[in-house]
Amino acid sequence: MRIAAPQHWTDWSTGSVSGRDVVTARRVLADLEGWFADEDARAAMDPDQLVYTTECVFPVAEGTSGGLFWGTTFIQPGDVAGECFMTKGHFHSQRDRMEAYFTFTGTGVLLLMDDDRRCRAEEMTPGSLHLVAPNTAHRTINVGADVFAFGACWPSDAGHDYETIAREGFAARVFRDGDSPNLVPA
Ligand code: S6P
Ligand code: ZN
Repeated sequence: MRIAAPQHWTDWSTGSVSGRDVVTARRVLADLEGWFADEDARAAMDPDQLVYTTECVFPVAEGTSGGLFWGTTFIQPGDVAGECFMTKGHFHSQRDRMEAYFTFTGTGVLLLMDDDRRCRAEEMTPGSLHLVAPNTAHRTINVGADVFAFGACWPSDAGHDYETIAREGFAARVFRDGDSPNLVPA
């Protein structure tokens, strides 16, 4: 019997994913209208400014029960009127689906919010592992001066509910306070 080469690789020093059928996506400031607290400040910035990219592997169709997806998110350093660059954040459409996050590089914050809009946040530093509980919205935020990269593994039938966050937001936001992150009620 032949032992095959792996189909995918993750470079543990950067988080970069390579191999078969890696899907990349990018979000620039123009894609994030309404997501930061100060929309006027966002609109005044370069619309092509890169905020985050993803490199993902989807081995089964979205919605398949029992499958897993894997991907790395790279969030650039930066802020909009002091609010640190971040992902949109989402609940899973199937609210009980969990997710695992693992930090590769940089310094981040994982912002979590339950169905009752109670928020809490965890520091993300290289090697840190985070398990997103069921029924929990999750957003990641780069609070450092370098690229913040983390891996994620989530069920292929989780889906993404961005609409709830677009409509209601998170109940807390993260701003720069000098060199430190400041978690502020929204
Ligand atoms: C998917 C997982 C991540 C995010 C990525 C971008 O469930 O949580 O791969 O999709 O970090 O964040 P967002 O909120 O824009 O999808
Ligand atoms: Zn998720």
